[in-house]
Amino acid sequence: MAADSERNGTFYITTPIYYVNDKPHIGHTYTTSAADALARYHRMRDEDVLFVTGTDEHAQKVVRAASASGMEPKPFADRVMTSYLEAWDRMKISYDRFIRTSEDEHKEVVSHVFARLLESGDIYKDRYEGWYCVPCETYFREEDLLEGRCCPDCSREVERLTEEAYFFRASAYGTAVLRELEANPDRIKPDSRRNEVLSFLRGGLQDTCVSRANQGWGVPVPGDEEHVVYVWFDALINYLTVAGYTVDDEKFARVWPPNVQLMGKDILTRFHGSLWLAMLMALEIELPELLFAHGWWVSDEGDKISKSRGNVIDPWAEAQLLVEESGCTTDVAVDAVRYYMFREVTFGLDGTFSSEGLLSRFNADLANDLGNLLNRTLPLVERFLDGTLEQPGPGAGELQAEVLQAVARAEEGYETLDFRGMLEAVWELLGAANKFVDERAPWDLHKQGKKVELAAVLYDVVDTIRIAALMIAPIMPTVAEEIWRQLGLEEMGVQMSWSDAAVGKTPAGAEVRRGRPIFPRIDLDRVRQRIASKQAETESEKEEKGDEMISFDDFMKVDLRIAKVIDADPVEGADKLLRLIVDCGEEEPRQVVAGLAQEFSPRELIGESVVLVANLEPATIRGVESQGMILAAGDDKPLALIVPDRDVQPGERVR
Ligand code: ME8
Repeated sequence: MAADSERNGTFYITTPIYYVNDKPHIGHTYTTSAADALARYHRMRDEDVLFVTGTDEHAQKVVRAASASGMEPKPFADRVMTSYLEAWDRMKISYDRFIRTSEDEHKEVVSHVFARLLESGDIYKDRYEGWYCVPCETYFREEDLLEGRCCPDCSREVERLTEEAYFFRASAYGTAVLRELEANPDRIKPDSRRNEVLSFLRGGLQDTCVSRANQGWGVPVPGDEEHVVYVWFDALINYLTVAGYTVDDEKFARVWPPNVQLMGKDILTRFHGSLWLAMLMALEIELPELLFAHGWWVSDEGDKISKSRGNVIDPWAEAQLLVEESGCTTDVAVDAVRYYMFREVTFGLDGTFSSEGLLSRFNADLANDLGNLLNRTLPLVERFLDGTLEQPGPGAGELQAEVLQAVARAEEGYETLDFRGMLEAVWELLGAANKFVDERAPWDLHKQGKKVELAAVLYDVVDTIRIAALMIAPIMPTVAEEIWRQLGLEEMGVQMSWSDAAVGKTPAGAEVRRGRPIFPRIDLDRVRQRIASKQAETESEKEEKGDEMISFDDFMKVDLRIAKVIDADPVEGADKLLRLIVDCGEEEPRQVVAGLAQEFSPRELIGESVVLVANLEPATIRGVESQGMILAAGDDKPLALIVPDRDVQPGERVR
């Protein structure tokens, strides 16, 4: 990225726009918080920033998710989209624009782009022939089908279909994109991801089908209402819409190209690193300055964390846990989750999220290193300087070398998206400041009556805390503000500006005001003990129950319900398991994992009414969450399903 002295116009940052079939989780939060930190950093440098995120609403899976909830796609998208707005509000995401692909403004730009490429011949109509799975609405290559020409996703039989569709001539741009990327090694980061894109492009780009049959959801192909624009083609254009493409030339000139486009590694190679760049070349538009693909948050078993795998981590629940265990405020807890995500793992690599890791870092880095420095320094200023900082006399600036180094490293960290390196630099500075207090022992200087030296030492420490607060503000905005308040800077109206990240800029006269500790320590031993005793309790309850007879009341505790199977597919890597989606009369269908795969095909089960244990504790089986259990007869293997002998509504109680 160019240094800001060379930058003209707006600093434009994007995240992917997220599908609205799913609620936000840690993965979405990760990308969006990174973009947020960058936006805040550039605003602190007094740059004009456009930070955009939003929702991708025209996928067929949105239509399916909507119909499973008994809703039309638009109201369904409205509902899920609100959950993104709420999540971003709680996570303090300071986006400048939230785009929805269902907005008219965007749909017009999509139509415009499509029409223009049709006119230039870069989009053409052709016949498409392939193996099509009707329920999945997807074409598959012959070599990817399961035995008996079955769909690799749902195991149902596929059909040979021929239809008319529109194709984007990506093949004409593959070489040009490749050359462009070879000539600009910094356009895609990290390097390992860039290499993947290069080798994909070296294999040659194929023309891509960019339309689907119109089923009433999506942007119609201009002049041909029987087709809608393919969801990825539609979604990528959002980056142009928000920059004012074709509607506001002045804005477009100021904003384009994006300075940073962030995304997970899953959508770099096939989409952003190839299709997107080829589209821009076909439109003769400048390519983005940087595409940065970060790694995945994975579960302990190494699976990507996502809803379909049932191993979702909810950042909000993690923040609540911190509030419960430490007593910190919710805003501080959110900052701590953001800190953990960027300190724990180098941005670009995969990482494992663990609640215990979060609690430990809260204690070690936040309560001990940062909190402690603040909590020991402010009382000294109160006691020895009457709570007010003086203009430092000779001898101040002793931490200058450490500060200079930390600020340079932090700046480099933000410029290269090395958030972890940036935080490490700040924490080394905090370590140096803590050591400085120990060594210069202000309490001894006070005893010895060395007033000038004492004032200089305390000034240096407060000044260093101020600089650390500035550097962490983009990641932990509330914490930085709280430090600002405690140092008396808020009261003086001092703005947080990156140009003040230098020694000696704490104004004389700042009146410190100690508050409640920002990071109350967590008793980790107590937390561990509680977890262990909970586990032991469950074990002993199980043992006690043993072979006992159960009472009628106990039996009535089991909530058995009629459920209708809406969908079924195999669980990846488990030959006995099926993932069933069942309607049991509730607002939303449930997902249940059942060991039925060897006796029943998914097809046989769809439409069947079964008996569900509805109040069984949810469990994750092979990475898939199971919300209940289906009853079947058979000791070792299910020989027969237990089904009602006449029509019964889903949700009816069984007793
Ligand atoms: O792909 N770890 O939307 P999406 C880290 N609509 N990041 C993760 C993650 C994980 N386990 N899981 C998801 C789409 N992400 C398209 C994008 S853009 C024109 C269209 C993040 O809802 C990561 O940024 O599936 C990933 O790229 C994005 O969520 C995918 O979100």
